[in-house]
Amino acid sequence: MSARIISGTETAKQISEELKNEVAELKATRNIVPGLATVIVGCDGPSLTYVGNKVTMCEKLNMRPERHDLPADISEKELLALIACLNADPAVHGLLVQLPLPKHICETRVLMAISPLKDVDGLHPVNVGKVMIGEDGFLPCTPAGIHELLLRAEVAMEGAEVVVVGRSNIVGKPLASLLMQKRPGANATVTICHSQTRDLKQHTLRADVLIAAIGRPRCITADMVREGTVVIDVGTNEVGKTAEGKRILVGDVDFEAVKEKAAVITPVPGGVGPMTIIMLMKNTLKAAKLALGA
Ligand code: L34
Repeated sequence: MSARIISGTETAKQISEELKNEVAELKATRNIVPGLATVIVGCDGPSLTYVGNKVTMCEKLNMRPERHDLPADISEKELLALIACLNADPAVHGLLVQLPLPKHICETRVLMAISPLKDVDGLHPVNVGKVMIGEDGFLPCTPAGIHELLLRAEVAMEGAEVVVVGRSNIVGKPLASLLMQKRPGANATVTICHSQTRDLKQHTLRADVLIAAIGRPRCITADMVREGTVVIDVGTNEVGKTAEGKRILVGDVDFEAVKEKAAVITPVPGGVGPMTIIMLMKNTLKAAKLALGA
């Protein structure tokens, strides 16, 4: 039997309607428009697409995007100076620096320079720590999007065997923390696998929920998936371009083969990607309310 395909695009659309109403209410009652500053260094192709999607979504929800596109050879010092400016600007409620950064810039120093109160990407160590201890803060957008997708798709998570493949700071690690919290859509038994895992397949075959965040095209194959598994594909790997120059994307999961075994699966594109964007909007709205003390 073929899997139920859960659309991130559709789920994000539902959430966007909810957020649009909240943005309108904030404007009507407090005269505040949530502002999101995006910072991108250099012209990494995918980053430009992702940040473009973020800016467009901001506009759709009547929030205020503020885009800063910096040259690849900007110094770390100049970047830190811009971040300090944006931290101090009351019209900027959320602030994100798109990753990856060029090699001459230290990612940790940059992320630590962002005010934790404006850190809508949830990558500052204060917010990373809050996920670990289950305190309210900013959740990183991709893990938050996956959690929201699982909740809305009513996947039974309590006590479930969740296997996360990938240990990045932006997805694998915070997602594992989130899914083991005592809260709805979580409370799972979580295993993290990575490039040094001895027998990956032994782990993936145990999963009730398998989350692939590796960054390699189609590396989760059908033989690694048990019948009835819920499969979440975080990968967005470009495998070529169409004649019109559009990106051809595939996930970390061999979708066509795995969907014949899985109970539920997310597509790429149109799965986790749009959920990442909408969670960023949700965090930005939260940051604007936080700034009001609301
Ligand atoms: N600081 N850096 C920071 N925050 C983030 O949250 C990100 N990420 C990841 C890369 N670096 C980051 C993103 O924004 C990945 N990511 C992201 C965002 C959006 C999409 C994919 C990844 C997305 O919109 N994906 C679409 C397809 C877009 C396309 O045509 O390429 C989808 O349907 O999957």
